[in-house]
Amino acid sequence: MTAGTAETTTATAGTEAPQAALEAVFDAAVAADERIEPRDWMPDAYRAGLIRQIAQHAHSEIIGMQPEANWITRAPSLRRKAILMAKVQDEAGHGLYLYSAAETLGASRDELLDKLHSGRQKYSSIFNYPTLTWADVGAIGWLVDGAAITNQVPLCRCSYGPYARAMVRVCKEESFHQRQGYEALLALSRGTEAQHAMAQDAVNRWWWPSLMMFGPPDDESTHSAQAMAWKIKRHSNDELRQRFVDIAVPQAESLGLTLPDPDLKWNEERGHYDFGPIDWAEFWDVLKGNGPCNEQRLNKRRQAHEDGAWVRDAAAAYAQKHQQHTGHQAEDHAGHEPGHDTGRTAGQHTDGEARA
Ligand code: FAQ
Repeated sequence: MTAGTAETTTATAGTEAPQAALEAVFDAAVAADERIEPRDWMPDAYRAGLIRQIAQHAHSEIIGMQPEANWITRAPSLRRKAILMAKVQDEAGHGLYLYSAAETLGASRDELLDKLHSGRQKYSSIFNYPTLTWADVGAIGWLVDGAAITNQVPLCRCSYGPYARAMVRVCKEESFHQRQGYEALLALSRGTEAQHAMAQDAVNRWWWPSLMMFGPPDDESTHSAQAMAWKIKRHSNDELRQRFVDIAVPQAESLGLTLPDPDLKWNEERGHYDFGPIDWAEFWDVLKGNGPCNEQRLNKRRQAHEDGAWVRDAAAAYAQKHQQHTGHQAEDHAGHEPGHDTGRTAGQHTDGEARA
């Protein structure tokens, strides 16, 4: 969107445009499926809602590194270890894209991390469950990444440009993650009896929490109606959950594994699989901090943040030095006619910086 930028509107009107006019431009852009960009005017609640969702999403990506990282040192082969390390690193990258997207809305990364660490912002319920066996790595890839893709593909069409564009890259990588999980589970399912049992046990434990990832049922979802009106979300929680079930059932059959739901049945009339009731009491309890691993996950995250303080300090010191250096350079240029010898060559500058 360009017509509604605060800049252009102000330039045309000479004074700040009235709220109603700005809102009308914003609403028209959303209605026309145009993207809202960082410098466009947007309602405060749209900005706040996006920051909430993007921050929660970013936090999920970085906390989500923990359950699988638990198996890096114990992966069953070098090949599996290399794949798992790459996947866990990808999740860190997703966190970075998302924190950057939140920064375009005026939320600093420090502030968001502080909210995560103090429990004022959430991360996905799914990462509060333990990874008890190697098969859990396969189950996470297949089910958790599978659920994440189902939820995130529509977010590639989110009305907020930076979030939508981050999702395009994230989904490509999640798609690789999902396949590696499926392939790891398939190897176990076709392996020895014990390996098959291990794969089945992991699927039994991860199935229901994966369905909870999509959020509460539509009639209990506080944000859905507004988020859908603003085209942040394109589908409701229940719609996406159903889509995921419909995709997962035939995949489970191909894997030679069962899903732990006796009510799972194809419904000819609806053209979808029916499934049994979800234990929403468990979901809300996990959100309150009472899941099996909530405390462990947050403690580890806080510790990682503290341990990384020296990296942030070093990066900040380097940035400051660099800024001073470029500042001097700018002064030098300002004080001399172009083409005049400043007494310092470009080579000296580079050399000085390399040594700094
Ligand atoms: N966990 O009104 P709604 C991944 C909260 S990424 C915790 O329906 P909304 C990649 C919600 O915040 C996984 N809290 O909320 C990976 C709200 O509370 P609040 C993360 C939840 O936002 C794979 C309240 O309940 N993906 O897995 C959850 O409209 C493998 C009411 O809910 C995203 O974040 C939950 N599951 O819909 C990484 C995708 N569900 O904030 C490593 C983007 C709901 O008012 C390894 N987010 N709540 O205090 C979304 O699409 C949406 O935010 C939903 C929730 C669909 C998650």
